[in-house]
Amino acid sequence: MGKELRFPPGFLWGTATSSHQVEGYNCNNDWWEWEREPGHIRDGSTSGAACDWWNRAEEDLKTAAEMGQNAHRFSVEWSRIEPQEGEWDEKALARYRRMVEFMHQVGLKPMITLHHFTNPRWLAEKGGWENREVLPRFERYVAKVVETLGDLCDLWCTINEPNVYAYQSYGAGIWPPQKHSLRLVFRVLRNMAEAHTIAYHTIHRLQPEAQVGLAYNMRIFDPANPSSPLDRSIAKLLDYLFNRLFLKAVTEGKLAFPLGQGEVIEKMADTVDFSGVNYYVRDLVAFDITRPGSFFARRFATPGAEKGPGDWGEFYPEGLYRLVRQLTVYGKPIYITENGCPDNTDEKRPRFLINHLVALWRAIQEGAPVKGYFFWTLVDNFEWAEGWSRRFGLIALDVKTQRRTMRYSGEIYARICKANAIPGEVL
Ligand code: IFM
Repeated sequence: MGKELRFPPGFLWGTATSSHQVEGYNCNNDWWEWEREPGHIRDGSTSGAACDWWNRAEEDLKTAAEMGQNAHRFSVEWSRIEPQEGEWDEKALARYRRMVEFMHQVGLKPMITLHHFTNPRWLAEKGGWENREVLPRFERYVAKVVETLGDLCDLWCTINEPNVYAYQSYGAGIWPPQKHSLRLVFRVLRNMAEAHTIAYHTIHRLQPEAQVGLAYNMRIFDPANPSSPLDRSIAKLLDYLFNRLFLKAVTEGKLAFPLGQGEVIEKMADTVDFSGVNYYVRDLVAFDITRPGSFFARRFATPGAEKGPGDWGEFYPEGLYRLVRQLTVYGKPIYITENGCPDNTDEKRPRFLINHLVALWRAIQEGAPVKGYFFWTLVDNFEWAEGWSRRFGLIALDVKTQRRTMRYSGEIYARICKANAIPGEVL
């Protein structure tokens, strides 16, 4: 048994969710019809009722609070509150208000994400994130949400994982609108950087004391052979494109190549009040001449290391320590806005959780200003193109009956949250 590892007073312990993955029947967005087309979702499933959060979020939020959590990160579904362009659904806005009020009642501090992968159908039909017209539309939507919920929330993520969204939807062509163009990936990313900037200033205009950031997905890319200059260069290139380029834009205010040609964008500099990182995996990277479409990179897990299913990547807790140390240079508070693993049987999740938290604790001991940790996720939810085939929850969900069952990892997380520490006996 080790010595307990304490976290700073006031540390936020939560879980993270997103609207489409939990609410159910989000039939006005660009995923709803698309999911039904054969071949799009790995197991042929659809989001359907999802976790039925539109009706029963409170039950799960109550459980989260009983587990000792004191925060919750969730997203507002644009297509619910603006189902037709310019028409607001006041009932949907009122439902979100009730949800957030309930979070306060049970002691969960809300962190709201404004865009988490899905788009209203009308927006997608007008070119979605490829079209610069998205900028005033996003601004109007953000203002509406902040006017409605701003008195109940002061922690905002403008966009979830712009890098993942742009790549999956416009590069790999796995998500709608299923395009395959690097040019479009960078156009979408650039529009997202500008949308983030506009949202940042809109939120601050309405709520000067707000803390605004992004939930940004970062992976560790290490050279497969550290003494190979080619492996090193390719790993560095992927790290630059995936982890740094976008953050450089919203911190320095400049669109570096290939996001732009180094042009300075008005008011884009310093538009993050906190660094939000979604961390899951590491890839070893080897130079591969046969893969020009993947930046000449072959990615794989360390042989023998624990990894997720398929191409998910290697579980690498030390990566969280390294990324947090890296983010410390920005001098802003840091939130782990997501961390978790696909594990349908919960064999790996308990150790995954503990090892990542130990790594995080070490970074905090060395002075990293980490203010909170949000595990992905509370209850198994609809995992995008993987459908229901990959489970990430601390609580298992029977999709047919909506029955919830606490997993062992959920029990461990509850002990950690309640103690504000990793108890010695789980180490
Ligand atoms: O389910 C997703 C989430 O929507 C964004 N971050 C990664 C999670 C697991 O793949």
